[in-house]
Amino acid sequence: MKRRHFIQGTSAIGASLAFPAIVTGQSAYKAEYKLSTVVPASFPWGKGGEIWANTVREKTSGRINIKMYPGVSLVQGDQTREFAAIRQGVIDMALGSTINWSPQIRELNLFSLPFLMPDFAGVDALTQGEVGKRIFATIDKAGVLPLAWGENGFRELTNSKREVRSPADMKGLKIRIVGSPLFNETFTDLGANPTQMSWADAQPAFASGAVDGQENPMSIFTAAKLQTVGQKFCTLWGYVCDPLVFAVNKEVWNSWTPADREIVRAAAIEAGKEEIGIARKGLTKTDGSTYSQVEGLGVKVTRLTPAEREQFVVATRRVYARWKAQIGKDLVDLAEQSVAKRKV
Ligand code: X2X
Repeated sequence: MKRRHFIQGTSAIGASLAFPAIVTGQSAYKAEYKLSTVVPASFPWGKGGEIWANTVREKTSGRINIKMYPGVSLVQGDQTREFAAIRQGVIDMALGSTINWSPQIRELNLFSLPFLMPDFAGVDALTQGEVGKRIFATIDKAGVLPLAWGENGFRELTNSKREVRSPADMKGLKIRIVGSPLFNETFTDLGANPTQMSWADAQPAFASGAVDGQENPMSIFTAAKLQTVGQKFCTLWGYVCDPLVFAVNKEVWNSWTPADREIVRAAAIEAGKEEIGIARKGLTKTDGSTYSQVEGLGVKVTRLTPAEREQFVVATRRVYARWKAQIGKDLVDLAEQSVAKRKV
């Protein structure tokens, strides 16, 4: 409202200098659109961003020229500031993790509730169903346009000290976590010593031994070669999975023609499907080749028995209950029902 008022009350020249996109409308395409990701194209996540960018460039005959900025370099590597930067227009587009945007959007903590999603079908039951729609409406209301889902993956626990088969084994382990209060509470309740840092700071911290362990999907483990920075023990507990969201700043979106918007949306949906396939490769019931590949690198990969896994579920029940209330009981109830009804 204020902005429109200002334009009306200003000379045409002044307004066109201050707000070229508004005054000149849809012809004001930028020479480059900045796409933010945490990791580069050597990871499935970054590959998803690359596919999106290339498809859009090709299908718009170069009108929408997207350049990727991995390492969340547009916000100096501080991944928890990415969402605010898209909203403000410092970032034009992003393929971002729900974890990194959860400090601004409490509903996104849903995917970080320990042991809510038992398998990939459980993830799909949320992102591809009513829960996914509601979450996209929330992101939209928060000021950023979400277009499609991707996936980082189920986050497994690794460390340099010892095999972890029970919460007791985690006692005192210094575990790097992303900057989100829910993770802090989860690892505290498990008896570990969580420490929050960005992904950029985490890798040198593993190498120097400043921290003992971390949690990330296997695709991150292998692409970042975490075995080379001392991560020798890996417990497959699949406690949470972080989806990715393809999103665009709203002013940027509105500056495009309806036909170009459709190209960008369709390309995001296609890139999302392809990226999810790449992210899950080697981690499925029919193809577990990534696990044997990691074992081949000298990493001890621990598979929990149902009883062992249950100990972790029990130890995280209180944090689950507390955060269920914070995220919203209705949404979490719906998520639980969607998971229970999933087709495995
Ligand atoms: O920082 C992490 O652990 C990462 C790369 O998985 C995210 O950005 C959520």
